[in-house]
Amino acid sequence: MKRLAGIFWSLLFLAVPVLGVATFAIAPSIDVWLPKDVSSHGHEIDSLFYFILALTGVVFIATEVLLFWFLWKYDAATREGEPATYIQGSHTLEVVWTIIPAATLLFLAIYQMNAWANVKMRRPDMPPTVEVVARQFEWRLRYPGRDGALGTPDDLHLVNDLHLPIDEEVLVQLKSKDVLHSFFLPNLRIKQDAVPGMKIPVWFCGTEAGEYDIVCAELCGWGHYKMKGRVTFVTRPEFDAWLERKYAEQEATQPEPEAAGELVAN
Ligand SMILES: [Cu+2]
Repeated sequence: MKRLAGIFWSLLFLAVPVLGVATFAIAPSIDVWLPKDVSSHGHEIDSLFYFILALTGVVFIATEVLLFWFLWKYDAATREGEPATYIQGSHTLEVVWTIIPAATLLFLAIYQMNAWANVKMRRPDMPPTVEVVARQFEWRLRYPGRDGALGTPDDLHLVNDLHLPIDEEVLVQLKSKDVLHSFFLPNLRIKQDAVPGMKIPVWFCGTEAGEYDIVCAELCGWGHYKMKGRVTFVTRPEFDAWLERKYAEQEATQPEPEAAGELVAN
């Protein structure tokens, strides 16, 4: 009876790695895996992700199997009367299991540098394509008007409906009007906090036409869940035509010039 309990507990612990690995194996086929990457830099992020997943996966499986094996082998029911071995600790072992993770982390820190620099440091030298202002609970967008300059009275103002050209580097100027938000484009492997009082550049290049999510990845208040926009990637001619249409729509409903000036000042 006691042996049965030992078997039960060890198998229960074995179920953890088995179910854990099965979950990962099934995930892609039931569409709860990484969303499709439609950016020029995303493969770098994804390969880092897979690399770290493989590394931690191997350690996870090894640890769990070892745990199972110890439960199984050292079950009290099968070792009646055997005295336990008293171990005082091993200095060598402690040094080894400190150095291995430290070296692994150091290696990862160096290995990921180029990917990080591409996404966060090598800012393209160009004027912003669009300004994105996060606020509770929407994404306010501002495109340069016909004059091509941001911050002038003819700027185009939109909400949640971001359009961008494909196969071109775009530069988003990210701001927040109230609290912390996070500009998250899962399909573009882009996630950047919007910080009140800061203008943060975000750049990327979409490679596939289509409509993708913009979500807020920072709990920003009661309406956080509905802070959802979409980014539509179209070809350059389609993008220009869309802008033209939006300019015309806005001009048709433009307020008096003084009022327009006030809007911009705000
Ligand atoms: Cu938010």
